[in-house]
Amino acid sequence: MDSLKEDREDVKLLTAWVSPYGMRAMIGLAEKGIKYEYVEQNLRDKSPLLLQMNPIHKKVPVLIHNGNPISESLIVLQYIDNVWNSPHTAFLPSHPYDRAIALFWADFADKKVCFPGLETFRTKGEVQEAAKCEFLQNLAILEGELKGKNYFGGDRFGLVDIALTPFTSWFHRCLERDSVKKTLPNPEKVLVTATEIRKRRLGEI
Ligand code: GS8
Repeated sequence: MDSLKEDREDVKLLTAWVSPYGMRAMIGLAEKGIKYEYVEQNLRDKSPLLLQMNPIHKKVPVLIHNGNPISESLIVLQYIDNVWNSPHTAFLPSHPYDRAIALFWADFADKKVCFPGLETFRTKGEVQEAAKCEFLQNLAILEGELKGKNYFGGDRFGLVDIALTPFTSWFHRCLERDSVKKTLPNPEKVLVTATEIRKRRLGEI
């Protein structure tokens, strides 16, 4: 019955191969073993489907589940965790306090590490230096939080790990996971595209 139910599920992911936010959703879907249609988006010429599905932010990723769009990668991950819920693959702890703490660190990782991390290649001069400083300081805070644990959630690969992994290449334990290996693109290919994005943002090309 369950597999029949799953066969009828219509799951699409609007993303762009280089988007670390999109990779979060892909890792989440891979962790749950969900089959989905990957729909690559050109962020320089946004599709009517993307604009219709995410009219507020107009960004990827957008998960479309049976026609219903969900955007913002951390919300997408929580949605995936709630819909394809199983105690063996839970991204968040079940205890409300532990859950709140995990959400706190996922939010910290998102706003205080991933965002300034991306800002370091989008900007230059003083703004870039400030972003770099913030990124490194907050990475040290996260490192302290990881102290002696396999993953942020202890022994379980969870929301905070998924939120961070696409942005980093030094969480080797995470990189060993199939869901991550299958998802993360070749770093050299990312570098070429990231350099092009930086030049475009800075008006150099
Ligand atoms: C960020 C998504 C995002 O920035 C999330 O999903 O967590 N808070 C959101 N997506 C980028 C691609 S990755 O750099 C995007 O879609 N950019 C298009 C644009 O800014 O126009």
